[in-house]
Amino acid sequence: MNFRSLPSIRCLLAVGCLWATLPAGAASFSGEIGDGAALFLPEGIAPDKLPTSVALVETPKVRGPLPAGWPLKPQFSQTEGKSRVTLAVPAGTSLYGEGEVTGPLLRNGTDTVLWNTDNGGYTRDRGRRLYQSHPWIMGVRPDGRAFGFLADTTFHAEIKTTDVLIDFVSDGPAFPVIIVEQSSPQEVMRSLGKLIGTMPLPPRWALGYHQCRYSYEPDARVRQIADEFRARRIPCDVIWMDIDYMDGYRIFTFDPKKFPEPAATNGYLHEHGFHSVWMIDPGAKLEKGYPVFDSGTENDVWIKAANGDGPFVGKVWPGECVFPDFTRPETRAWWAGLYKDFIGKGVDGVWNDMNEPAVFDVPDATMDTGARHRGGDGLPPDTEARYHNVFGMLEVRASREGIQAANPDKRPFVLSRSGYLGSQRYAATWTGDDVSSWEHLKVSIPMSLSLGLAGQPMSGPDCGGFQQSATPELWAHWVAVDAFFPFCRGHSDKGTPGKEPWMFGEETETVARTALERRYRLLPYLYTLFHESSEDGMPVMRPVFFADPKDANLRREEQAFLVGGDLLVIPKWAKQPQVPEKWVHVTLVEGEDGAPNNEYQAEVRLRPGSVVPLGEIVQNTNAESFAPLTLLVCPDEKGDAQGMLYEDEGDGYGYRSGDYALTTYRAHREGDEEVVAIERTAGERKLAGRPTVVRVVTTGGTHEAKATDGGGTIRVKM
Ligand code: NBV
Repeated sequence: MNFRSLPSIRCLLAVGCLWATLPAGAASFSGEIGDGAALFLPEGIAPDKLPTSVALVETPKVRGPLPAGWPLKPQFSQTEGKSRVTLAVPAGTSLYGEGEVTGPLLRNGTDTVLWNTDNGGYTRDRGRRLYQSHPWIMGVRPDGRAFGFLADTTFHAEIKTTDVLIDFVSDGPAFPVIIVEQSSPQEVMRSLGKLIGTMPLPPRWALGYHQCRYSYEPDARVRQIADEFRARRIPCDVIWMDIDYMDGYRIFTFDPKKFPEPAATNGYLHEHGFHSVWMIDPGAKLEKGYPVFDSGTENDVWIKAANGDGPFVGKVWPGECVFPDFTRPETRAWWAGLYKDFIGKGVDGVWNDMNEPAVFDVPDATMDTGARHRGGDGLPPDTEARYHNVFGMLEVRASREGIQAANPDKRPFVLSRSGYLGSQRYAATWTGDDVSSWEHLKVSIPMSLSLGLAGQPMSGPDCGGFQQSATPELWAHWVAVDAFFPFCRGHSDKGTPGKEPWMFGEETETVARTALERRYRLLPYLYTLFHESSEDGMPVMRPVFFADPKDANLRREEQAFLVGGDLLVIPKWAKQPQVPEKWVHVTLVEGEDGAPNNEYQAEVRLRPGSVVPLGEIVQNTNAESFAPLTLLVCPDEKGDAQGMLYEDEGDGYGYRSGDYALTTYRAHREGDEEVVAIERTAGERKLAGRPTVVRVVTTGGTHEAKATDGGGTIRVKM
């Protein structure tokens, strides 16, 4: 549609100040806000009176006029009560981002609805509207320069894209737009990180393998699962407790018969090197005498019904429920306080599910849009229409604060199903109720990539698929790829056959063990990437085109993916993957190329010029993993290579006062030797000289040298 052809007469309707149609117009204000970003405001919003943003970490400060020649300027208009922003996209641009969407990775020609929805068993067609909303798009021009488009509204919206236009239509009032202009997609991600914040460094255990099921019950079954992992020597760090541990689905309670001693259950898990994550839903059972309901009522925390003074009531697992109004700082403090006793029972992490919020037996599967939130801290009182998409994000904000207060010396771990742009500041996420199908395995890759490109570095699917049953082949292929995702958790639905790694026969179990051993060897590299992401917002899992944003052939690749900047993962089933040339095949674990692994394991290649640190295979992240430290060195044409290793306590906050080590390794060629040395270190953590193996990986073969004290120079004869 050509917006310029719309009638140019403003036509004020009788209802409120609804404009029927307005011509698309330039911003009434534009200005530069730093880090390559510019702010554009529609009529009615003044730069010194910006609405409080949920997505942004701080209110943008205008530093000066829009730089001369600024290329991309959004057009604003109002149409039939909707606020529209369009952005003409330069020819040949590839669009990405949009957060949690079903494929494709390349977003040109897509139509996405931003209205958080419990959409279990989604398909590519039905997946236009999922659990999360990210009003953000990244564009990459043919020459590799890139831009970002951020629409700062929480209201229901629809984003339609073509090759030449981004068309963003919101059901709410007019809103600010931020455009980022940078030299590369990586730089756009760094700018986004400054705008919406980054994910704080997660505890190291959260990078291990997680095992979940709806539900492991009673507590003896939990212990059995844990024992099975150790007996079978399949690496695993976390066991998850789904809703059936609760007493009648009442949040913050434990079933007195099935889980009479949660502290003892957690103690058992801890003794065996596991951590535990327990589910908490947002709806509290409406029931006098239930402490959460009573104290919430006393503190007046509930979202109000559209009409009258009573709370909004909706059915979820426990029956009729009321929901905390997380827009209010007082409610968040109340919610945070509920975690004290809960965490005191040895709970390590919290899983906030159903927080779109999902409501049963109502037309849109959620709260009605008239339900009233009271706001605070700059958020205005308004209805669910404004706050629906940020309900989950505000919930996990409060959860995180509560867990942190209950256990100040540990890093909180929260997993959230719903989310909004900026949610990574509080929680990791997963891609909801997928299905044990090839389609879902394949789409999980662009889904997590798109989440990463929208600022959420920690995501992954339910490995093997949540709904229905998986064949041994599908589960083996799935775990082979999932082992390289930022968040790696197996899960399965009630009523489906169990999907633990040993449930599919010996062959699949071997494949799973090897795949997870590959992950555990890579943990030092993964942890270094999470550290980088916490500093600057770079995704952990990255699209292949990040390897060379100028290469048009890489722009559509969504089977293969990168882990960080140096490691390429090509699933066994990938058909004609478009990947950068000259990256070098590497083996991570002995036997990964023998039967039955050779049928399933993803191929891993290294970027020429990289140094990638590996640990030893361990059964969980508590175990020492640097005996020895292995450095994979993949020299470029000149023989040079460089890479980093970040280390700290793995939990807690010592690293903030210097207790960390960030080591930069550099390698170069001297005659027939590859010489590897520490170029720089940062941080005060003292690293005892440790045995180090340097493995130089080239297309011509692998050469190795060992040193008992890796602090010095290591020479590898080539
Ligand atoms: O709590 C049960 C499930 C959970 O296992 C799943 O991961 C969530 O996405 N939950 C949804 C509620 C009901 C699912 C049918």
